[in-house]
Amino acid sequence: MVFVCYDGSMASLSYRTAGESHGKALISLVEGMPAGVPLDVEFINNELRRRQGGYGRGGRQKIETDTVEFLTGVRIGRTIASPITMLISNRDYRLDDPTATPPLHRPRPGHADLPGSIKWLTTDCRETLERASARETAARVAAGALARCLLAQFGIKVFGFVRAVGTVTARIDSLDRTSAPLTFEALAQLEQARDHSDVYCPDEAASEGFREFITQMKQAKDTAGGIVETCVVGCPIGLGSCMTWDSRLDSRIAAAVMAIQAFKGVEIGLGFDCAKLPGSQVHDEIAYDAAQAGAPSLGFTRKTNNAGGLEGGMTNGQPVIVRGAMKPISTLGKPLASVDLNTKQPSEAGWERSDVSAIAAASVIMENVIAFEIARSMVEKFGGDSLSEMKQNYDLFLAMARKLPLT
Ligand code: EPS
Repeated sequence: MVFVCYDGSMASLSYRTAGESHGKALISLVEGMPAGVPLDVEFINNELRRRQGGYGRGGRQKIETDTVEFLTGVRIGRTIASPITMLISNRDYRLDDPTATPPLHRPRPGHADLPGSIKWLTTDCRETLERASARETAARVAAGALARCLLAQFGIKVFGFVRAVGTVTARIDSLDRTSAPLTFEALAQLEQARDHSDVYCPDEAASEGFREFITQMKQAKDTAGGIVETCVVGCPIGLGSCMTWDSRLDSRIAAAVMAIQAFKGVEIGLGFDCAKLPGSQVHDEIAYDAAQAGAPSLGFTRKTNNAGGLEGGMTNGQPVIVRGAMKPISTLGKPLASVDLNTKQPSEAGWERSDVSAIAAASVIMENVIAFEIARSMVEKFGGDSLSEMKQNYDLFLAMARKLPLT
């Protein structure tokens, strides 16, 4: 079942963002959301609050209190199928004050400064960095958290956390023992433990190590990166498609993750480690348990989940597991070598107030951009102008799939 729009394209959910780091506001525009989805504004604002937090953040987050204001697309707490606009105000608005946002001529290695300045034919890096800044991710989180209001209607749960910081890696039994299925209960416990950690990690010992690593980097006027992980539980089998390259859900997830500022790598399930093992140790053998036939996985079970819930670009009923690698922040307290764009003379890179690590924030961003892609694939598969229609399509599909072979 694929729903097609009047112009022949697939009925789809999409979003755009606008706004500069020190401009008036950030905007998130979401199109294609069915009518009648109840919005949990408290949940959306809580995701924005989580994105602002985490050990290692700099001074900016003491200034901002991100919340969404719905400008369009909502009536009395529910979507009405029209485009939805969310506004997040910037308290630190100073873009139009030249003394408060002086030009920056010394590009920071790793930032968008150099390629952006050359691309837009200027020697003032500020014009690029204002949009390249990860401040924009607040608008992406708003879009993803909104999409999760739709996912919640289908019992789909998304969970993100920090897996590693620098050289320290967390061990998380319920996720690492791929032989045990990841249940909603296990996920709730992980969420509780994560929310007690200021580095957003359910492993207490690793959290301690993460904090130590970030503190060391701060003392050395350096910065820290890390690895973040997202799990999605409750997806029906068959989201995404193997029929065209751009409808493969794994490719869409990878693109969404790589589009997060400072991300340099993404892997699904076993990821890069797949390449080292024989097929017999990689592929997840298939079994059937009639007692679980009522679940979205339809009773098909696996003892392992090396595929990370995706086979042939489609969900296979197992949890979707994605990891993303974030490089260390490129604004360093002890600046790296650079070149002054006006004089072409060697010069230290510019320094601006920044974070030592934004890895905790990155886990919130990744969880929400992935949620958006899952919601998009749900809208494509089950379509409908309203939530009620979409739910009927979903129920009908599962009922038909349970009856296979159809006569
Ligand atoms: C960023 C630089 C810092 C970060 C910012 C990303 O901002 P400022 O220059 O205002 O201190 O705090 O991230 C955010 C503002 C945010 O909300 O995540 C950069 O250069 O990318």
